[in-house]
Amino acid sequence: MTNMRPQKSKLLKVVILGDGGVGKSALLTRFVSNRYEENNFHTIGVEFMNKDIVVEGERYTLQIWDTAGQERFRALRTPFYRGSDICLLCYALDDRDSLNGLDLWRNEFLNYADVDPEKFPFIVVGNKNDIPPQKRQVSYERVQQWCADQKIASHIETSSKAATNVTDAFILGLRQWRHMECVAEAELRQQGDTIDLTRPIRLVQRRICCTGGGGGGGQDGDADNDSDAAMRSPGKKRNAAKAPATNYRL
Ligand SMILES: Nc1nc2c(ncn2[C@@H]2O[C@H](COP(=O)(O)OP(=O)(O)OP(=O)(O)O)[C@@H](O)[C@H]2O)c(=O)[nH]1
Ligand SMILES: [Mg+2]
Repeated sequence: MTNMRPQKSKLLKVVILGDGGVGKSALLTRFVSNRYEENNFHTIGVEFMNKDIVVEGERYTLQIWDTAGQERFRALRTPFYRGSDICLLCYALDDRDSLNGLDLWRNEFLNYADVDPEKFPFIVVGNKNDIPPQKRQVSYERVQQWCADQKIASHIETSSKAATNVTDAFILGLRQWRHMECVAEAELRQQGDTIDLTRPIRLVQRRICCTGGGGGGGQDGDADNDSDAAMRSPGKKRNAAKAPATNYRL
């Protein structure tokens, strides 16, 4: 009998941010249902959808949170930033103000998600690249410069209408997340903070617990929980030494 256990899917939380009308909901609908609607209503608060995806043989479930871009919904969306693994910062190619707004979106996210900006996978997405050239207000070079200034390595132009690069934008996010995870793992290994299961276990006397190990959720397990959380979400703040450079182009 072959040992063919179904591979477990990894759940990642993705949040999509950007000004009202740049096409965040259209991007999500295209990615999840392969549909496009010309007359979308503004999103109120947040909505989420799940999408299963296989990248390089690994299974992922992306839990994608589509947020309201209008300023009046700020208080409704910000509580949902915490726990994010990937953030898509969106602007529209026919709206230069929406690119100028990315500073504010990035700062708002960093403020409420409480992640380390140097280690968090941000992807900059320029939507509506189906528009005619005369309507374009944002040059590729200008965005590249903004990304370089913010040390964001991933930028992609998409069209939800024409179904261009939409899946690629999410895959880019996943790849960036994986890269950050590798960096975080290497960093933990360097600190000798990981447990090597191939080595004999030395039992240390700890507070007695019915699960036997004492590390299954009691207060003693806090250090382990911290490193575990950091492994799951590499951008989350840790008391770690500075990581190697993560400015990485896919
Ligand atoms: N040409 C073009 N228009 C698009 C595209 N995606 C969205 N739109 C248009 O932009 C409008 C707004 O898109 P939405 O997806 O609702 O924008 P949003 O970012 O979710 O807006 P809020 O929910 O208010 O934050 C849509 O009704 C479409 O008319 C695209 O790829 N190309
Ligand atoms: Mg919307």
